[in-house]
Amino acid sequence: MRPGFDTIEKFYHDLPEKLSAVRKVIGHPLTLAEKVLYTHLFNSELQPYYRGEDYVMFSPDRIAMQDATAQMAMLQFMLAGQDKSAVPASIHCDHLIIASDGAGTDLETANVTNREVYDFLRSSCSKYNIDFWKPGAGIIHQVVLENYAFPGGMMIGTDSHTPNAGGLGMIAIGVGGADAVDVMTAMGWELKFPKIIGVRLHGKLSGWTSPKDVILKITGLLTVKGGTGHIIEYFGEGAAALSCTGKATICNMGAETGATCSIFGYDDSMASFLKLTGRGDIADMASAVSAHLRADDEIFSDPSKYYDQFIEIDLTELEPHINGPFSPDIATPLSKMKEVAEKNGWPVNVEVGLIGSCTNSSFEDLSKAASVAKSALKLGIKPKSGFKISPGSDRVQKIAEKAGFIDVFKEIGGEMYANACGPCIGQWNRKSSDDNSVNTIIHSFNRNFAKRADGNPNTHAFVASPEIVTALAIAGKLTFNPMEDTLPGDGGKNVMLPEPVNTEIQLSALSGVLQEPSGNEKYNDDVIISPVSERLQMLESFPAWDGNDFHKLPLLMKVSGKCTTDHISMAGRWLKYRGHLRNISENYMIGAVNSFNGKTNSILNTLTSEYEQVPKVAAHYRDSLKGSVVVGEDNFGEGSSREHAAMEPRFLGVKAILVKSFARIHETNLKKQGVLTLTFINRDDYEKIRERDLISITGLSDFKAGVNLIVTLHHIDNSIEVFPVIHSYNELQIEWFKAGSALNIIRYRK
Ligand code: MIC
Ligand code: SF4
Repeated sequence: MRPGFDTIEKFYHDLPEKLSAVRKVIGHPLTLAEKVLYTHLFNSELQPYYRGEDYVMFSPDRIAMQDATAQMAMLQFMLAGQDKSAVPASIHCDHLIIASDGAGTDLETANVTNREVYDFLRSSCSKYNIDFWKPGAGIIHQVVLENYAFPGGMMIGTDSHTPNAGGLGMIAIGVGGADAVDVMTAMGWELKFPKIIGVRLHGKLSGWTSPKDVILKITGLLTVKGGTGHIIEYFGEGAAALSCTGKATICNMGAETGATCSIFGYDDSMASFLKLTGRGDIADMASAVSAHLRADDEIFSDPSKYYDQFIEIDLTELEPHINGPFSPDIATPLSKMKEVAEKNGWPVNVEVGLIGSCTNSSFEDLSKAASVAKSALKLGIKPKSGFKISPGSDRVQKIAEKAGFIDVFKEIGGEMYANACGPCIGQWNRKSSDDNSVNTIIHSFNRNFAKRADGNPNTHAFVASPEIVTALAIAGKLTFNPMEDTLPGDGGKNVMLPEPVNTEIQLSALSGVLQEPSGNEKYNDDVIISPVSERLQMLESFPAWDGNDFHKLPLLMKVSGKCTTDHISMAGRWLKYRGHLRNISENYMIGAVNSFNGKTNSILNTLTSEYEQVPKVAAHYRDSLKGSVVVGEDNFGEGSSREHAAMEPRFLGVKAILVKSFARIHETNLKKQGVLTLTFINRDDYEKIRERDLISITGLSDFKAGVNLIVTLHHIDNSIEVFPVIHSYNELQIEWFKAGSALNIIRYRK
């Protein structure tokens, strides 16, 4: 029997009875999100919970981790002193492979350069009974969709795009490693009961429009923070007509709106995907209880009454979109791109088109891209831009190969990269002549923050569907609209690219390509970390709070503008230190902008009166002045789940972070690591913070849920300003703060 299968069987068996108990208590028709949440309560009393207010303990069915976050998660798990993971879990080696010279060579190189880390992860998997997916097996979310996700289930993953599994009807939420440790140590997992946004999809997609355009449009509507604290639930005839992997694309990129996760109800597309991926037994069980795996009918007849927000989108009318540059929520319909690009002065020559990432690297995605490429070849159109392709999994790669897609990609000059994250996370040896040139790339990934793909702050990265990326890479222009414009083909004749065609996967193509995790065989149960390693370092627990208010701590940095986790703890070349807290802390905040001089990684060290690098000043303040405080603006820490962005400030002595608003995962990560998270009540108080300020935070001896704390600014001219600040801690989280970290509490209990 497959690991975890018995839990799934029991889940479907118990579902009708569990839901009838929930119905009795809740007293109103249930949305799908509520059905999944209420059937996954952890010892919590079955009672109605207030959306957006109540903190609730949940019991997820499984955990997934990727190599860049799993290292810290496992190091923390080791501190917790447990024998094995309490729930089924998997680790996927996808982030550390550098895309440089093509799939084969790059994989070989990764196996050598990352050997120590892979060995560490493989032996921890063996020791703690966790599935290990070796490098090359695929990107975490595609592999989870193909192997583990099941309709109605709940999972957490140490990666912000975990919601991808919503395409198969799961509540799947991105978290930091410390949250994974809670679940692996059989504790409940805490989440504020989310609000729910209902999205009804009407009509049907056609032509050049794809599922990606649904989420590009929604990200434009909601912006990068509009989904915060919400689950996005899709339904309607348009939803039913989408493929399962198309649904996964939409759920995946819902993370870009800040949403907790996204979900679709169970339907035939999910049943077929389960069958195609060798899980017909799960499809049969889910089909038998299908009414319980979608919202109640009353919800569909009056959605505005039951959802906190309700959006309608007509897929028949929807146009392809291109989002970017520098933020995924700048959404431009294809037909407007000429005008908008000109107005903004965006460089329109596309240098490279890239297809891949966990968002868009399914068989269907490659099939549509290959169809565009094939048409271009037939018409004799010569591609103008570079073209790179990273399939989502080994299985996708093999079926695409059998279907002839890979040959087509190569024929138009495309380069195949490994089945991994690659350029999406800056693991891209771009080999361009000028690393600082102003240029444009277009990709099918989900994020496009400055410097993300290639480290160049002047690269304008745009996001679109795989078929649009392919068309624009062929045309070489961001402003090319395949629905209207022509390209020179054979003999200089102007021709149009025909609409992409989706080739369905043939069951026969699947023989011999079913994948299995490779770490189930006993490996090396001794988890060894060399004391001189540069990549891995045993963790030491953080000290408990000393019981005193914070008195006159220096301001470390007042950040202005966007501050994503990429600004706080950059990925790319820093990914190699993800298992070594001291080394990775050298990248703390190096991408964030100092509001006083507009520069990155240059802040005033009041002890030396010099402008120095952020990590250096932070360590100086930690060692000489008992720590420091960071101030920021809105949606602070948006983007990824990486808890390094929270562990680094903790390690460097940052005691508190005071901002206009936080992104969900980052705020929880900071709380879990024992850094005090505070929010301005009056947003204009941000303006009061001066460069040489000393900051006191009082009220901590009586730290209580719902009670404000007080900030006092001691300015250099001896004047003082005082204002209250709000926090979102509940009683349990206050215990984390007092103990020094959430992990310390688990350790004390053990
Ligand atoms: C990302 O897309 O930013 C990442 C890299 O997958 C991160 C996780 C990480 O930083 O390791 C995420 O999205 O959570
Ligand atoms: Fe990997 Fe990119 Fe997906 Fe993050 S968003 S998991 S880096 S492919």
